[in-house]
Amino acid sequence: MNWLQGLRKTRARFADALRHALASPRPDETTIEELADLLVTADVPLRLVQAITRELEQAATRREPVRDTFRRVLLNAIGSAPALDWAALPAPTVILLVGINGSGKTTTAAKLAHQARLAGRKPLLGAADTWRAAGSRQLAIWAERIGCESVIGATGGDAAAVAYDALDAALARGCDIVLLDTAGRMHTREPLMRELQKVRTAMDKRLPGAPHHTWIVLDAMLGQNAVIQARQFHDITPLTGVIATKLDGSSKGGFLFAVRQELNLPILFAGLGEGENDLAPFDPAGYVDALLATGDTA
Ligand SMILES: Nc1nc2c(ncn2[C@@H]2O[C@H](COP(=O)(O)OP(=O)(O)O)[C@@H](O)[C@H]2O)c(=O)[nH]1
Ligand SMILES: [Mg+2]
Repeated sequence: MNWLQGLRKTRARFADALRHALASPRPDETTIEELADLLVTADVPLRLVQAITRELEQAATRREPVRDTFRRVLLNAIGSAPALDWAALPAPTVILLVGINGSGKTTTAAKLAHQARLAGRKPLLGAADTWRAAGSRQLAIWAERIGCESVIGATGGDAAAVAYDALDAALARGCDIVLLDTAGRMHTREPLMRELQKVRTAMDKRLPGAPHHTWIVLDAMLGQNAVIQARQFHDITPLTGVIATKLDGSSKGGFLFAVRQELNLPILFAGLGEGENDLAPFDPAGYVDALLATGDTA
């Protein structure tokens, strides 16, 4: 699945808004207002909507086509981040995945391991979601499907011990990328905070400096609420990047602008489907152009 297909639902909102705005060389006040409303429903942050509105009002004087104005402002807002290069990551690199239940952590861990394998690395999947039996089983099945090493914690077991064992196994088996899946009970509960802290401490004990990255997995269906979640996690455990899942099912894909502007974290990957190949490195231009595509390409 590509960006254009993946952003089908969000794009529908943008396309509606754009068609109106593009109809006249200088969009009038009502058109701009309608456009702003539609952008807000796509969870584009208010501040950015206001910036777009201002720019559009000035578009005529600058003689810049409306679409170009739109594209320029959006590209500027989403910023750029260098794509993650699996081949260039030092060995071993330990990546901790956090996020609430259902956000797509386990699936994403598997997708990442798959990418690492394709890049010639030897990943290990660690299942530290010891709260739900299904969680560990799911990761074990993925590891088998992808064909990579795994350490699966027992249900009810100690997540920090699984984290330690995963690093231990990775070092013993010569694995160079460790992806650790964690439990995601509601972030507001004290125990999760303590558990994540214990997991980090256990990792650092086995391999000083680990984890090297902590990525939060955010469900795009939640739109701006996902940004609030991320902020809460950020307080619990320092995050270094964001992965947005389920962009394919969401009409709130505009929330990625809020991720960039409000969290100041790089968006690394986007989930565009459920299969192991449906995780795209985040591509700012591809994302913006997919939002602005008004043709019926879905
Ligand atoms: N359409 C779609 N579904 C996804 C994506 N990522 C995960 N899912 C689905 O979301 C559900 C929850 O995912 P899971 O990995 O179990 O979430 P976890 O509780 O955070 O580990 C599963 O049914 C996944 O197949 C995505 O990018 N697109
Ligand atoms: Mg899970």
